[in-house]
Amino acid sequence: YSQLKVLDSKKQTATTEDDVLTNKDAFEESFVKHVETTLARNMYNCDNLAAYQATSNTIRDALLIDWANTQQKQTIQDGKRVYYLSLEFLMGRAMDNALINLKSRDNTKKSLTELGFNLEDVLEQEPDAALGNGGLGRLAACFVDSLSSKNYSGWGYGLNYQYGIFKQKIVDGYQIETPDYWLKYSNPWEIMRSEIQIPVDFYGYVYEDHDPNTGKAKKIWAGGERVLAVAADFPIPGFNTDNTNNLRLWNAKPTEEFDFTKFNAGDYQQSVGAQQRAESITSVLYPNDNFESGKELRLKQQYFWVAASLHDIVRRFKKNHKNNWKKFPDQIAIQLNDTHPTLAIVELQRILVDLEDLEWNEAWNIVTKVFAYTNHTVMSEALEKWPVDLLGRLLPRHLEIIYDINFFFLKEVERKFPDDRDLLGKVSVIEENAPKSVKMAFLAIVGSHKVNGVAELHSELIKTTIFKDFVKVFGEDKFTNVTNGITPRRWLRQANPELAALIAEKLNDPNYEYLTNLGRLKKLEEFVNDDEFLKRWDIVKFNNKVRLAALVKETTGVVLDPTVLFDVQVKRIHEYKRQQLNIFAVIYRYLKIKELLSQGVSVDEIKEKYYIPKASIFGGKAAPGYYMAKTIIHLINKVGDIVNNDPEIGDLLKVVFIPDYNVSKAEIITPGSDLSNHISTAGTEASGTSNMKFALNGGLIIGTVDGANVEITREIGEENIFLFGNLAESVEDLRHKHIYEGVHIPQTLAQVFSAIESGIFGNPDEYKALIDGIKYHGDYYLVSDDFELFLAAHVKLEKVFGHHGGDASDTDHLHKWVKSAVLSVANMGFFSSDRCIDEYAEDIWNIEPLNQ
Ligand code: C3B
Repeated sequence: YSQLKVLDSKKQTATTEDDVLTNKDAFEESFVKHVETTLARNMYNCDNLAAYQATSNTIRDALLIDWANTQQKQTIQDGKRVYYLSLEFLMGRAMDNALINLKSRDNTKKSLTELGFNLEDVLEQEPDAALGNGGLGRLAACFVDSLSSKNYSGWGYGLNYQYGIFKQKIVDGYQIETPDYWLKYSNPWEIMRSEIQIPVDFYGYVYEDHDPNTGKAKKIWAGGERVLAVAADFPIPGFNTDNTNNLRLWNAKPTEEFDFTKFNAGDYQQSVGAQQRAESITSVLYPNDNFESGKELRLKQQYFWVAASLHDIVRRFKKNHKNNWKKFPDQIAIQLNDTHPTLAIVELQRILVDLEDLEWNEAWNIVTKVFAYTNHTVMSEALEKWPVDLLGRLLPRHLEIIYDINFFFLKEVERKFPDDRDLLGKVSVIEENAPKSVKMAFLAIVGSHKVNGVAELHSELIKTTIFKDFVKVFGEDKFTNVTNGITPRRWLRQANPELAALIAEKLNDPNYEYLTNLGRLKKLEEFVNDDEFLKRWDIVKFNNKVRLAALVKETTGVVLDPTVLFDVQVKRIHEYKRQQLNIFAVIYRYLKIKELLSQGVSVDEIKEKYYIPKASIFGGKAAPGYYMAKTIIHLINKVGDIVNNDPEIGDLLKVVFIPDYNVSKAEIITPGSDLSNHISTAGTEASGTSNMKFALNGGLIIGTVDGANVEITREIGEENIFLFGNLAESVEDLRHKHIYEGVHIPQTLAQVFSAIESGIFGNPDEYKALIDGIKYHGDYYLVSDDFELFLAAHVKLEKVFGHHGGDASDTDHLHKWVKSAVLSVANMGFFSSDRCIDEYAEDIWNIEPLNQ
């Protein structure tokens, strides 16, 4: 009841909505109002969940004012706006981020304490908004944060899935998927816009008619099934600015139209059932990362989202500019996040030609100025291809337009390269092989004015491999690079408050302005020889390791000693990301330790001369249908069972698999790592973004020369990163050699395979496919080639780490490892997503920040 007494003494003092952000009385008053009215509860039975909801609603009220003002400002200034179309937005939790960006964390914490709540516990109540799979979805989330924080006018458009990425449980070492029904309670961060309803049609047929006025022939698409897209808006606060953009996610709803033939035939049930199925379009996120399954419902999702978004964009344009279509590209830029929204190109062409009566060329000229396309992978299994049959059935008019786009494009190619007959086949948007299909990446290139990769190496690779013929057709300038970035608000300030505070102090920056000027981190270099500073830095790391150890204990039951090396690999499980390489090396280490122990070498001597104590920490989801990835998860868990329960081993080695890796767990895991693994086969990981998160949080990296590891190395210096492995340029030759000469398994790896085959980690049949893939089926991901190089990199890095992590009196550790960590952080400024967004704005979108 103490909170009631506190409230009694407060009078109605709130004057403006903003006060709830900075004034305790105003906050408390609003909090109570929301408990009593919005939640219809009372303060006597207000639990943490209710406190979370009341707090969110309070903060949201203030945010909505900024949001409305921003929209008004954007309308008045009438500048160009960018729309970021992404099928995934992996946002994580919203409340802490809003508190930080709105500078309201201290006030909220104090107020909640007075009311008898603990902010950290209240924050824990929020479910993750997990509307994404991995890197691509999280990148979109970082980008909307930067668009707001850098005062751009930029909206995100996506889908409001009822079920986000599944929750992962580990049972007997196996991954079990359970549904993530994240909207169990009402979501205070979502504003339902029931008044914004856009009809979207599917199926049907196309016929030709004549314009009654001009007599011109005209294509009409008579859709066969109609659903409604209803908007849900998520305000995106910027840091240290009032600029608040919008993320608009669509819900599919049935129309009120009714199938009267069925109804009259007395089949009311069926008629309602068909209507209800409309909602299935936005019910579930497809759980594949870097893989396309080609399902009809997925194509329906894509068109539904693209049609609704374009309708919305065109409507907004026409409000201000009527039919002045020439202005369209001056007002609007649309970024395609991967090929998932490529149909937007076709849809805009259809709107302009069929509905707005523009000439084909005039329309196409507008379309190609508006769109730009980001490629995120070169792996063939992830490149979308839609069978012509399916596309033509679902979207008959769109298929015709695609054929026309391709026809005019090929004619142009033929004109430019009259002697190169092969070229036409190579760049055609239509793949003629069975099943005949549309290559979405090719269509995206043809319909965009810029195509970018997401790290330098990747952007070079797309120009020389999968898109090389298009470089010939369009020239080099159409292809560019924008190296990925991450938002330092969430990935430093929110995830690692202690380190963020230490940095703010050293930078003399009490308002944390460095968070939007990340280059200022450079100043940290001045302190690398200051032992006091290095000690404080190391204590922060130690505290974060304690926090991570608590998460490990809570989720796996395994107790970790926070002074050992925390060696982390968390990301989606994929053969190309090579968690198998990591676990094989862990097994090798275990076997060697056992061998030394059996020879009578003492534990202390092992620590001193051979292997420093360490914990190998894994986490990540496997796509439900990805057998090999699930096998890797099983192996990691079984190795953990054996090693962690081996009484001889003690703290020398622990192996844990943290279940259900997600954004909020990443916020705990990332700051707690000493070392993280980014060890993909060279040329396969387009960029990686967790590499940036770990380095920004003072962890060192062991990695291959792949993706953004290349630029990270350039920025932080090669003495501060542990690189190993074959280079991208050798991969093709090695694969070729594997096939024609067989795979050479080094002795070390052979010992690991024998151990697995002996059954110490359970039934060896379960791992047969994994091992055979390497031994007998070409070792596509080059595990055999990189294994010993990986072991050697470990030997090197463990010397640098020394015997203690967290013992601040170990000056050797401070002067080598901790110093490297500081130098890394000092040079990570480049990897802010703010820098990325500035590059997109300047080179691709041609937009300027709003005047504030
Ligand atoms: C990922 C890539 O695998 C990462 O290397 C990259 O950092 C991110 O995108 C962001 O650019 N990616 C993904 O998560 N899903 C895909 N379908 C393709 C790429």
